[in-house]
Amino acid sequence: MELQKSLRTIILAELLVPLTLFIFGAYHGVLQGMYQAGVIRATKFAGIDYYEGLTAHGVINAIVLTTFFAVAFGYTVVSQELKSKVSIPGASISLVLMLGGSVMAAVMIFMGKATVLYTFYPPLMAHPLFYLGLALFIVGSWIPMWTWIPVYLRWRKENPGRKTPLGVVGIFASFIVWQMATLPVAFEVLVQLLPWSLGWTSGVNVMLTRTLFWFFGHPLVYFWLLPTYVLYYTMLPRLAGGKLFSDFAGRFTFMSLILLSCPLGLHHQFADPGITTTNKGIQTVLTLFVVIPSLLTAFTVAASLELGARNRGGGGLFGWWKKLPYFESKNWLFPYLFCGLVIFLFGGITGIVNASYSLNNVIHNTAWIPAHFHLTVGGPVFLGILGASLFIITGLLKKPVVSTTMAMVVPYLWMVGTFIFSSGLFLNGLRGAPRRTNMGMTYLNPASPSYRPDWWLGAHMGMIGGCIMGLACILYFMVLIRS
Ligand code: HAS
Repeated sequence: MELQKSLRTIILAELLVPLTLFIFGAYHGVLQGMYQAGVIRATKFAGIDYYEGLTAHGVINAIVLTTFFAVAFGYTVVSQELKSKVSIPGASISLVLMLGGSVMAAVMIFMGKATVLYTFYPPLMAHPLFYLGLALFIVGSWIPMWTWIPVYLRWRKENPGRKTPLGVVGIFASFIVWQMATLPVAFEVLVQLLPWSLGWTSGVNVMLTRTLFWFFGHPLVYFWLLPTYVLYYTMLPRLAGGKLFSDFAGRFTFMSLILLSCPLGLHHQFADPGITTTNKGIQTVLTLFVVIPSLLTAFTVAASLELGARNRGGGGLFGWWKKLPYFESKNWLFPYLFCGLVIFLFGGITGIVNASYSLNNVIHNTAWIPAHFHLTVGGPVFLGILGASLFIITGLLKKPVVSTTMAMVVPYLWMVGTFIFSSGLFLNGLRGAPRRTNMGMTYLNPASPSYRPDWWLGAHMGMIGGCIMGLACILYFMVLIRS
């Protein structure tokens, strides 16, 4: 990988720092499973309270890791594909702001002064430094796209008539979505939550803050997803031994996600008062529209896999599936992307259930929701981050990946873990088990009057799946550190 020397250092920091923080994020994930199953029956473990751990798990995994990865991946794609130099001062300022912001927020969480979960809904209030940290982090993540624009315009001038590389279209789409999504949450944090936590205002409009958060919260999921879609459209077909079935489908998917990904947040607020039924109905329809680019992706990626498999000698109506490089250790990146796709089939279908206004009443705020998002952000997105980070880090350091077999086992183990975990949580969600609840203290404690023996199976499946996911992470770090 040929990149500017200082950019290489910046990208390495953007990948390695959040991956290091992620060790805490993953640890608290495994602990969550144990609290849920009643294996831990206490309000805290090893000095960290249940809700502190849950906040660390959500903020580190869903916000810090994903955003740092998107920035690092964006820099890699833009400078590689356009073969151009990017602004190093811009990249450095962005890194400093994002690092400073994450450290500030993480310190507040681990000091127990920001136990507000990753959605930071009022009336839960955090220390002002937590909100300031978030604001710095967001502002830092805005800088890269604005510095890529002149690079792209220069490339455009020097390459008249050439199509913009597909990966670059995907990266710009991702950051346009991010820019749109983060404006309302920046307003929420800077104008409402920060003055309130400093004691300058006596209260906030709770419904407005929730609506501003979800205006951000839904496009956010496509910001998480788009870098992985870039991998699916640009790398996966080659790893499968073929080529992309339709370049147009890729461009259409990226562009339509900009148009369709917001405003959609009200589908997270179907149960909230203060929003009319008509608006909720309209957002159901709009949410179902945003499924279209993903269905198009499912078709295009499957067709690209088929092209690859047929090139490798596969034949028949379904026989070609056998020829894909599922277990070729030199092609260790393939399973990261492939397992992500398989997981996403289930994450996507359950998203369609969530989006239906009437069905949502059954599963809202139950264990069903974390089951859904561990098959989306915890499936394709997370495996894309792990695979691409290992690929980029070893590429920049010019080191081979050692233990390619172990590297290849990670996504399969993760997939098995997420399926067991999510099946348990779906089951419990349908039986009414709440999310974000320390169940070991109550529902999973036989000594408690609220004991629910019918939730035992689902909660234990969740814990076993979580432990398998934890094991996959340990193997991944063994490969990464040794490489
Ligand atoms: Fe979601 C809640 C609806 C996609 C993440 N979602 C969440 C939350 C998160 C999240 C984190 O409408 C919880 C937030 C919280 O803390 O409260 N979601 C959807 C819909 C989609 C969707 C309609 N979600 C995502 C993605 C996420 C994500 C992507 C992260 C990256 N979600 C909702 C709703 C809620 C919600 C409601 C609120 C619920 C509530 O009550 O709180 C769609 O975009 C999904 C479309 C996707 C597909 C799948 C396409 C399949 C593909 C794979 C093809 C496979 C191949 C391989 C080719 C239709 C591309 C085949 C191989 C074989 C061997 C078979």
